[in-house]
This record gives sequence, C-alpha cells and structure tokens, in this order.
Amino acid sequence: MELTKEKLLGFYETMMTIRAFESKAVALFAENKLPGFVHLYLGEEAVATGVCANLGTKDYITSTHRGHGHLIAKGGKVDLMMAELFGKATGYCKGKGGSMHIADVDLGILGANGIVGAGLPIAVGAAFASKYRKSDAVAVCFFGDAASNRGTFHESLNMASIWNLPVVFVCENNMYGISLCQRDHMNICDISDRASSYGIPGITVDGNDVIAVFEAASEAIKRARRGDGPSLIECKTWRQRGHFEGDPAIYKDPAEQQSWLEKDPLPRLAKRLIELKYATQTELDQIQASAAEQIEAAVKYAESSPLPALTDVLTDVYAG
Ligand SMILES: Cc1ncc(C[n+]2csc(CCOP(=O)(O)OP(=O)(O)O)c2C)c(N)n1
Ligand SMILES: [Mg+2]
Repeated sequence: MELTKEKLLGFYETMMTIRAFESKAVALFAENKLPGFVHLYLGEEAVATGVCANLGTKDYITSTHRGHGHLIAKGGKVDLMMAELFGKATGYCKGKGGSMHIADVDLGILGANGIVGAGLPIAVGAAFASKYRKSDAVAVCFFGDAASNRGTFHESLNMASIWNLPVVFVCENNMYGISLCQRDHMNICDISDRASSYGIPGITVDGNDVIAVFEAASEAIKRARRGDGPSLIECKTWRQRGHFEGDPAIYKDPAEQQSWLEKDPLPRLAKRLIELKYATQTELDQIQASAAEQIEAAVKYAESSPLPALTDVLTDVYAG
C-alpha cells in the first residue's frame, strides 16, 4: 500500500487523538475526577496506529489494561470511552466497567482486559472462528513484554501455528512490566525470537516509527488474510508515564527516560510530514487543536451524563 499524503496525515490525526485523550486523562486523574485506575499509552501511539491502519471493521483486535490507544485506532468512540472512565451511565459499559473493560463488538474490538495475557487466547478464538466461517477477517492481539512470559502467550502461539490461523501477535515491548525492566524478567533481548519456537515468522521493529510499524503489520496481516498463518511482531517502544497514573516510576533511569522522550513518535512523524512537504507546521497545529477539541467535547459529554441508577446495580452483571 502506498504511503500517500492522506495516509500519513491520517496516522498523525489518529496519534494526536490518542495523545489528546491520554493527556486529558492525566489531568482528570490528578483532579480526582476518574474513579478507577488508568494505565496510559503516552509514547506508544505509533504501535496501535500503524497496526490498525491495516484493519477494517470486520477484523478483530484484543486489547490490554493499557487499551485506550488500541480502541481509538480501531475506531472506538472517544465520548463513550471518556464517559466510561468517568463511570457514567452513557459509557461503553454503562459506567460499570471502567478503562479496562471497554469493548465494541460491532467495531471488532473484543475488549480491553485487566488480566495480563488474556487477550492472546481470545484472539486465537476469533481467528479460529474466522477460518471456520471461511471469512477473510484477521485477528490482531496487542500485549506487553511481560505478557509474553505468560503461559497464555506460549499456548496461543503454538495453537495458532498448528492450526495456521489468521492472527497477528503484536508485542508492545515498552521495556517494563510494572517496575521490572525487561532484562530482569527475561534472558533475551528480542521477544520476536520466541516466534521461532512455534515455527512462525517473528520480526522486531522500531515501535516509535509509525511507518515501520505500518509496513511490518501490513505484511503480517496480508499473510494472515491470504491463509498463510500467524506471525509475531515486536514493537520496541517506551511508556512515558508510570505503570498507572499515580505511579511515580522512581525505578526508571532518568537518562533513559530522557533519551526515549527524544524518540517520541509524534514529533518524529511531524518532522517527516514537513520534510515531505505533506503539511506545514500550521496545518499540524490545526490537527492538534482539533484533536484537543474533540476530547474536550468528550469530557463535556461525560461530565454532563448521569451516574448509573442505583436500581441498575445488578443489571448487565453476570451471575455464575
Ligand atoms: C494474570 C495477571 N498477573 C498479574 C497482573 C498484575 N499486572 C498488571 S499489569 C502487569 C504488567 C504488565 O506488563 P506488560 O505486559 O509488559 O504490559 P505494560 O503494562 O507494560 O503495557 C501486571 C503484572 C495481572 N493484571 N494479571
Ligand atoms: Mg511492558
């Protein structure tokens, strides 16, 4: 697929929308306006954007506890997301799920998930269903570096491989699982090496370069769609905030944090767009302003929405 001006500007808009949503969440959380936990995606915007730009509505994604970026990139509605973060009745889960339970099945978003590594077998199930129904839908699973140590990762890659399923495993290697850096939780550098154990392709890309992510995902998704099976893409990136809002992240080396802030995916794409003469700084500023406006409108919607009624406490809640 050619990387046209429209496509690259579209990447910038999506990344800016994620950034505006997450930056607003930082402020709202600090003001004590969000009742639940939030795990933010600031710094990792290029991954969800580059991958989801290859997907249509019929394709599936599974997300994580750090899921806002995946949802936005797959077309999730920011007003319903924001209302859910506020715990309001107009939110995606009617205010009862919060950030980690947002799903939109009509958009192929099979859900954020508070259980680390839980999205992997769900994506394998969606890919199995797609193959069984002879649909050409592809499932993409986002997960973290630490999640790749879980049994669900190994079982899912093995099963996807033996059944040749249309699934792409996207590891967001932000170098940390909570406070534990990658070198302390595994003895390998590249998580993509794990693919070879299951006989599937594995590739590592710069996860802060949206074009590199887009191109790697494009190849893996095309391969899955034409029936050639699963692959693993490792995107090396960096979480700019703490593990959750409120975590001061004192375990991070300030020099390393600084060096990654210099590799921030948004200014990188902005520089590229200007070099290619696809946009002027003023046009990029306009994209930023309109993303901020969209998020302000979402906050207004959330703030003016009612809390769930007390009488609804037990509705939409599964009983075992
Ligand atoms: C099964 C399970 N074990 C432990 C936890 C606690 N926990 C929440 S997030 C997290 C670390 C996840 O790290 P990673 O997969 O790298 O994702 P990141 O937070 O870096 O995006 C852990 C251990 C959990 N939620 N679920
Ligand atoms: Mg991580």
